[in-house]
Amino acid sequence: MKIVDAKVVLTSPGRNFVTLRIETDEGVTGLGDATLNGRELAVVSYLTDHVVPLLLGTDPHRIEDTWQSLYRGAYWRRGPVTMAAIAAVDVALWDIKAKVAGLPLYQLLGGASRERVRTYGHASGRDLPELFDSIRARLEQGYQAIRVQTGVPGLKRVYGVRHTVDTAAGPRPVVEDWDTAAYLRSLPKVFDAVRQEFGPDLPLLHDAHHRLTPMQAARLGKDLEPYDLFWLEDCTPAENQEGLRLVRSHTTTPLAIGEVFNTVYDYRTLIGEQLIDYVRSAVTHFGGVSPLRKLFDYAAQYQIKTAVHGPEDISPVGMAAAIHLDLAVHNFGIQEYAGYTEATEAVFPHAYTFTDGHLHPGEEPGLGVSLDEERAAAHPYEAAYLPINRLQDGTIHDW
Ligand code: CS2
Ligand code: MG
Repeated sequence: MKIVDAKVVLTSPGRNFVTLRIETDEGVTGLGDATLNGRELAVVSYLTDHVVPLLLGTDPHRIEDTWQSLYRGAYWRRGPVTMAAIAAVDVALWDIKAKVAGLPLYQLLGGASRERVRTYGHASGRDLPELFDSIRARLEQGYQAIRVQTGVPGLKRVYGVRHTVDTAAGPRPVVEDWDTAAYLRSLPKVFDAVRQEFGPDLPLLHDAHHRLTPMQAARLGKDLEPYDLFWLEDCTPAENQEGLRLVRSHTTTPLAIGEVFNTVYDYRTLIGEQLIDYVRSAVTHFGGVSPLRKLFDYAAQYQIKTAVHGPEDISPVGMAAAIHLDLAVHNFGIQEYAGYTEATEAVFPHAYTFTDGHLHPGEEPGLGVSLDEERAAAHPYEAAYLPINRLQDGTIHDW
């Protein structure tokens, strides 16, 4: 079997997605997600101009050799653009291999280790009434674990909470506001109110989104202990992996980190010293199914569980690959599932299902996702940026 064509499809059914479609001489095709939110065109070029020419004529079954050739052959290793491009190739080749085998991908990953995949959904509110309505809405949708994000008193626009966007200035990063002291004062009160309203048992998660120093993260983890969180996510920028030693020494609140990481080297201290409880990398940003399975097996040696990143900017192709992995690996933790717009669902018909807060990849051979290229073409790319974050004095901060 040979690869005879590979095409990058850029579409924007409500938000931008980058999809790689690989075609073989036997008519079997595979899909991979290469979406890098806010920097999509960089990956489109990396694939189109540098990777696709190298794929033509190669054997699609040689997944590991192709992965190693793209990683080592680039010379300039790692990084979000490179690893998103390699991920799309890797996932498309697994899609092809599973289709040829006539099996859903999870069967090539060791088969099912569970009946279905537990998820968590996003709830948010500028204030408590809005937050409570959002939690109730997620519970009505069937979610059995909820991420809670709220406004901060005195701040106008905060991560994870809906706010109006001025589009008059064209595609520019929205400037959000931040005040760590106000956030640290208010968040424990929010979780106290949520526990009062929804009881002690509902699994609650929170994403600090890289904004705290290790000592501030330690204080927040400690202050949240009475509310028994499922996890506190991205409590401090974790390029400085050793910073988590300080956090870990002060709090028993479970920690989740890694959605911005793209190789196992980003995790070595965090995993080797058990400084975290969940690894957060997504198939799309970590180089594909091949390396992410290796990361999960490494984490399993340290009793660390998986929690694949699954916001709306991971496409249904990347989501499907995650769900196959989630069903198969032993140390599965939870799957983030923010859901998609109707337009996105129409562009990416899929076999996976979402029922009672749980996902299942389905039994279709391969990933079980297709790309409706006609519908995709109806949603042309729209330049868009992720927000940026500034302190009250205007200083740029982590978003
Ligand atoms: C967030 C993401 O879901 C999460 O945990 O960190 O929504 C993140 O903000 C986006 O993926 C950035 O593109
Ligand atoms: Mg996050």
